[in-house]
Amino acid sequence: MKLFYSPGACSIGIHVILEEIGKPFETQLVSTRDGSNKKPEYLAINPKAKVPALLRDDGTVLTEFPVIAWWLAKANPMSNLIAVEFEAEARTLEWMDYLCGTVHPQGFTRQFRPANFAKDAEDEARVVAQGKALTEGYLQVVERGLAGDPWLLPSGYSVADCALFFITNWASGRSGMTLPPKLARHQAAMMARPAVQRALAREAKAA
Ligand SMILES: N[C@@H](CCC(=O)N[C@@H](CS)C(=O)NCC(=O)O)C(=O)O
Repeated sequence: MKLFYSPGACSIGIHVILEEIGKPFETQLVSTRDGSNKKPEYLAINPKAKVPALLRDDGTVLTEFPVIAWWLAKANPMSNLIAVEFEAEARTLEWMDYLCGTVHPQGFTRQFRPANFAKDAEDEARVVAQGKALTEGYLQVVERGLAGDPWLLPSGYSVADCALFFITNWASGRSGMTLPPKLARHQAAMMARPAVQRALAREAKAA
């Protein structure tokens, strides 16, 4: 298996999941900062020009964070990264969808790529401020909904926590926001995991 990732991007969450599973995997750097994700070689792998993408052992490529995370968890049941119980599995997917489908593109993409939303260069500061305000609101939704302490779900640590990890990292890092208490505890608990430390160290070396 091979993960296509960019250091510091949302792909860190999938990187952590692969480390949690512990089976051998390769990584390939596709920097979104220098536009490598838009080069023909990568578009042949993922025409969406996004990371993460996962090349599987049968030669097929899977894209979209929640789907890659779900597939890895289901393909590796011994790793206990998704609840077996039907309702808890649905709640795991529900959180991943919110984090990857709303918080990331609506809150953070406005802050990190304001030109995608702004009318012109002068409008970009307004878009960044709007992204920050939206993110503050989204983080409050997660703070109120976080029921596992420190994990998102009472059913225990899961791939949804790996999705929340890239969100809290961006919020407290690039966005300079103060995390509300439960999210701060979640981030600290993630940072204490050896799998997280290994993924971060590999990405730091490549950055
Ligand atoms: N819907 C995708 C979004 C992935 C995504 O937006 N990834 C960002 C990095 S965090 C990216 O590749 N951006 C490159 C670009 O938009 O040029 C998913 O959940 O996997």
